[in-house]
Amino acid sequence: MRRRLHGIALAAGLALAAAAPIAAAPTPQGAAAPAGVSNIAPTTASATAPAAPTSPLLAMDGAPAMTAEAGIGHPVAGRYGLQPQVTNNGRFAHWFHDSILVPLIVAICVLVLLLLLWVVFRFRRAANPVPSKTSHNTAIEIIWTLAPVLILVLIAVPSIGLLQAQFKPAPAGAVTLKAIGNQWYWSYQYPDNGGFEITANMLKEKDQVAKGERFRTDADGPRLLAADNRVVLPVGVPIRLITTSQDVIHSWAMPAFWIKLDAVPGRLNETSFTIEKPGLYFGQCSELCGARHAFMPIAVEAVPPAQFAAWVRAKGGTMPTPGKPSDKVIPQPGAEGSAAKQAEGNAADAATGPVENVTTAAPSSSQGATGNPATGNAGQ
Ligand SMILES: [Cu+2]
Repeated sequence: MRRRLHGIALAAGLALAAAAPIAAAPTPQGAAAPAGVSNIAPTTASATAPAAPTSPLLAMDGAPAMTAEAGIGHPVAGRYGLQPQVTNNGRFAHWFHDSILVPLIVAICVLVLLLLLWVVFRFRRAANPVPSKTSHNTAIEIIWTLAPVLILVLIAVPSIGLLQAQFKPAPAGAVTLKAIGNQWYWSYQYPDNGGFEITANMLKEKDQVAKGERFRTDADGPRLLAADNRVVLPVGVPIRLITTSQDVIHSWAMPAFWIKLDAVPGRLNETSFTIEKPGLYFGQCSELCGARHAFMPIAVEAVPPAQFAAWVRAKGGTMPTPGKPSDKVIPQPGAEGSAAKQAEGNAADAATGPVENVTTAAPSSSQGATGNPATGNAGQ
């Protein structure tokens, strides 16, 4: 018996020892940057970008120029409830949760608790020695059947509306972001902007990287949430998010946007949203996708459209002209060719300002701070 226990302890020790290197192993796309890289210093990737960044915000490849606002776009220790929302659906869902669902749940729980206490004390043996033999009460039975039905119907109205809004196809003129899940990092393509690709790996802590490798600083974001490359998106412009995967099912989840969309191999999932506030937002893969599932964060930097256009050009991408190719290659069921949808898109363009047109197309680049070659067959 003692020997067996010893054997079990030994096996557990070996398992732990074997697991440790997995956590410390470099990712296939491990970022290589000079040690002690400053917050605005570009990494090797920016150095190879076709156009030198002209704005400090464009140095985000190497290290973040934008830092997270306290309490916005990331979890906070000790806080409960939903993160502050920066999309239309998010704000509605936040209100629905805080003002309708939670009060309703509390009221029902309190009511049931009070009824239970009343029954326990009022009808205990000492107070009620001869129990009633009543087995039916039509009025009460009708009430306790109808009341829950009515409550559910009332909740269903805003709930189904929200569900529908979450899957509304993006209007024409939206910026397309294609998020591709990989074990265990995200890669992103901008099909409307010349199709350039970026790869985002989690930034490790200082004591987890080899000398000379880039590590996370507080300016990058919280531990386990900071990524070496951020997804840059314009504020106030509709975003068409498309997710897919290279290997297993992942899920692109961004709490502040009210977005959680599975990334399934061989399949394109789609949703749309408009970010209302510039800022730095963090999310994570939310589908158990393997050993390093917890280490594939998402960092989105939302910037004004002009800054987005400058970033795209610095990446070697282009800003689309109306009727851009992706409108043709990505069919929008129920929306394509519809005059109403076209008008909606035009209205959105008018409201948010036109996307800039460039006449000279910069060569598309398969960049990556991580030196990751563009994956030609990504998400086919
Ligand atoms: Cu994943």
